[in-house]
Amino acid sequence: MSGAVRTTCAYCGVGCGIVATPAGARGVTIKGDPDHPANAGRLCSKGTHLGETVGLEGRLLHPMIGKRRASWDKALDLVAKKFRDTIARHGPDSVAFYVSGQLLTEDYYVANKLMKGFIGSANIDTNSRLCMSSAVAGHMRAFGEDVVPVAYDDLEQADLITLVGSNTAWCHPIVYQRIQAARTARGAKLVVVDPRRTETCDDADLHLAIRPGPADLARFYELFAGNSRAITLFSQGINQALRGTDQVNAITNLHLATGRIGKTGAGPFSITGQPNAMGGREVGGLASTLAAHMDFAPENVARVGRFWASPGMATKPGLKAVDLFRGVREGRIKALWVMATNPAVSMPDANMVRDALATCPFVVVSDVIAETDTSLHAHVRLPATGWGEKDGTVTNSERCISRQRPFLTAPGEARHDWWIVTQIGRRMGWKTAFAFDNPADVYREHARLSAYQNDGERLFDLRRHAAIGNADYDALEPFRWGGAAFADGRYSTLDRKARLIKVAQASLADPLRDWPLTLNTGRYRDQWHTMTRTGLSAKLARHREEPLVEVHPEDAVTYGLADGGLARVATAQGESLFRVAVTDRQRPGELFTPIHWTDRQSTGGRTGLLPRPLVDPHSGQPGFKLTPARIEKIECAWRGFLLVRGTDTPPPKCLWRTRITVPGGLLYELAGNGEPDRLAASLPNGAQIEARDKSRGSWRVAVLDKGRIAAALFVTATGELPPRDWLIAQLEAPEVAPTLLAGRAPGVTVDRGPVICVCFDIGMQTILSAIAEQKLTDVAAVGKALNAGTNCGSCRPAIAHLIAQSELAHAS
Ligand SMILES: Nc1nc2c(c(=O)[nH]1)N[C@H]1C(S)=C(S)[C@@H](COP(=O)(O)OP(=O)(O)OC[C@H]3O[C@@H](n4cnc5c(=O)[nH]c(N)nc54)[C@H](O)[C@@H]3O)O[C@H]1N2
Ligand SMILES: Nc1nc2c(c(=O)[nH]1)N[C@H]1C(S)=C(S)[C@@H](COP(=O)(O)OP(=O)(O)OC[C@H]3O[C@@H](n4cnc5c(=O)[nH]c(N)nc54)[C@H](O)[C@@H]3O)O[C@H]1N2
Ligand code: SF4
Ligand SMILES: [Mo]
Repeated sequence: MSGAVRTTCAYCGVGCGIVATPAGARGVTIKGDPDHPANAGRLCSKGTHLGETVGLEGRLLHPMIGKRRASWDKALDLVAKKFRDTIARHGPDSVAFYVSGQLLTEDYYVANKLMKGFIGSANIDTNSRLCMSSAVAGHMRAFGEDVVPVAYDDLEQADLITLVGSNTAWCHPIVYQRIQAARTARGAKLVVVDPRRTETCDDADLHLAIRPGPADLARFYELFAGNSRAITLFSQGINQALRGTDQVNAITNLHLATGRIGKTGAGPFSITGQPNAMGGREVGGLASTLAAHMDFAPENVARVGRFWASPGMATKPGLKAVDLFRGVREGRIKALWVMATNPAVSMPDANMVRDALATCPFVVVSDVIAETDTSLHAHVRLPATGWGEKDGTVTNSERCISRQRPFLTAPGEARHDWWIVTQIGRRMGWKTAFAFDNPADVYREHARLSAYQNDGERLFDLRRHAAIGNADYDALEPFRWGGAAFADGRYSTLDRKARLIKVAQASLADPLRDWPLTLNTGRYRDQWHTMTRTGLSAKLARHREEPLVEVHPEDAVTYGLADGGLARVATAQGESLFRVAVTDRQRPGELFTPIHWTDRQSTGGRTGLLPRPLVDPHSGQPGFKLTPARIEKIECAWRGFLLVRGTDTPPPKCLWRTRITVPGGLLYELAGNGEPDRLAASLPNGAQIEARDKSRGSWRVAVLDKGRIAAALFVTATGELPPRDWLIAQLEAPEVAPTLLAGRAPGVTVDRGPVICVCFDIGMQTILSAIAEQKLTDVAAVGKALNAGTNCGSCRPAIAHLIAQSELAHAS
């Protein structure tokens, strides 16, 4: 393929437009689309580096039955037969699909149609259950329909923007940049409510760390009362709670009661996580919804049944994610199909989920990657096309539908998800109902269903696309459905009035004796979920190389933890190791760990096994943000790192091992007890040069291959380790530097520190030195001096923080 293609970012719900220009074999140049309404040309660090993630490394290229390659015919026949047989013997509720907000709307539509309209069960749930089902339930209770009443443009018209439980600077960076632009342009005030002091808080007018002083709250109420153009933007700090739905409704209540909704620059704004979380809601991909914004009310079941000419509709909601995997564990669900999600990592109590997958009689996994923690348990693996190959639509947080268009050819035998589902539908006997030949066919039917017997009861209505031609579908420009929702004061309830919902106040439990701390979990700026894609990018890996447990300095003293040491975090569900980061950004008594690391990358850092499988009673969303926990120090006799060229060397075996991609190879960070000499077994063959310093327990080895470095191992018992940057660059150097085992370039001694700006590869020390030496006082000045922060802008909050730090240090 050649020529520039306009498409939509693979990652978050901001839904930024991208112009992708193919360059050579699977190469691509990525630029922001200046004409897309979400981003007007901007991209954050993840979007900017998408080009590094479209290679074929780790891809699943052929259908697999067990460990053997199979033809599509064989694999599809087997899946259809197993599902048919299981249903025949045990009924429709003995099978389930677990799908994802990362499917395109067309994929999602056919999966939902197959399960609810033809198999006749509603046992299809999605990772969106873990993501924003509390917002869905809250919207349905307050507005009578799951409609987000705010658009990004409103952020630019607001006078007060409150971010509750949202680390927008890291998780929705382009929305954050738009908020910052609005603050500069019209002086909007920014309030952030988060128990952690995240980079989102650094530049806010007010940061409320939840249990706030009475003074702070009063200031917030004053601000809210004084500004009629007020937006409250929220995400997982609100949704992922045992009272998540009530928390959502506390926010909708506040806006409804004060008339701050349905007007320019005002309203509650549930911002979605995944690229197509909203499309999934439109097709009814949750077990608790039906299709086209309808629920399981009998008249809706009958209507959708008529439209689909269904042989037997599901008549009641199906199992929600946590219950669904419990059903698998207890043997009630006997055949499971997982599409585009990695529940062995991302579900709460993930070890239970692994047990469930391991005992399930038949597991199918459709993924782009060959080996994930989930697909290890699959009986059949189906290779799906990925971003850049896929073709269809997604809906972003502000109800804007845009096209994802292909610019790469599908590798191997990979097929589109909608195609795979359609083939199974046909093989299960429903040839006409699944006679779709291209994504436009599916989109037209979806649009027709949204309009079917809809006299304005449902705002979600795509009737103008009910007969859209293939060419027009291909050329579809981004558009928002529903317009300025609720501007006329009419809602989607029977009496057209919105509802104030009585909400229960969550009581704060006393710390438990065995679990004196609470564990909060979430995201890093440059990683996406279980790292199957972002983990392939060497640049993105540099922002946070290892999974950290963040601990307040007081707790570090109490538990004897040292910054950079290892600790075990335990909950009633399980335990995992993390690298300790001592930081006053945490509150005392609270820990924070990232959700990204899996068995593929590390021996520890697995957060998913820690949270309880407890859910909000209305939405079924797990309370991921608060788990009773404890922490203890882990002693290590030595620590070190191993750099290897290529990806073929088997990973070293020791207590702590984390892996990141670097240009030309892999970098493992290591720590352990016992003799480090055992690591020699993990070195590739070749001539070795070695240096040992017994007194400091230091051991350094380089393995050479044809005059270049094949591997370098640095271990120390008591001393320091050299910075990694220069050594990493040596992997691709044409010859071996004489100072290699010293770990630095000839004549150079300073470390530039952790990478802050991934686009221009600029370290913290470099930025701090420039700030001090050139007396730089704002982010723009740092950009001028070093370029840092001038491309995607994701690191601007971090640079602002460094400037503030330097000023503080200077003042004291
Ligand atoms: N870089 C990156 N961006 C992403 C993703 C990613 O994996 N990486 N994933 C995408 C997805 S699917 C999602 S859902 C979004 C999530 O986006 P966010 O919701 O912004 O991300 P989280 O880090 O999960 O949690 C947000 C914040 O909630 C806070 N919090 C925890 N408990 C409470 C509480 O009781 N009250 C309040 N007020 N706050 C609390 C946490 O401290 C955390 O800083 O991000 C999307 N964007
Ligand atoms: N403790 C804790 N746990 C959490 C959260 C938290 O904050 N704390 N957040 C939760 C939230 S909000 C979310 S959204 C989930 C995310 O959790 P997951 O959905 O499990 O995470 P991903 O890594 O995005 O998994 C997507 C999978 O689909 C594959 N894939 C990518 N594109 C395609 C495609 O087009 N087709 C197919 N078939 N496969 C594809 C990828 O390779 C990957 O294996 O995690 C949840 N878990
Ligand atoms: S904010 Fe970043 S990750 Fe999200 S859609 Fe835009 S470029 Fe992609
Ligand atoms: Mo999410």
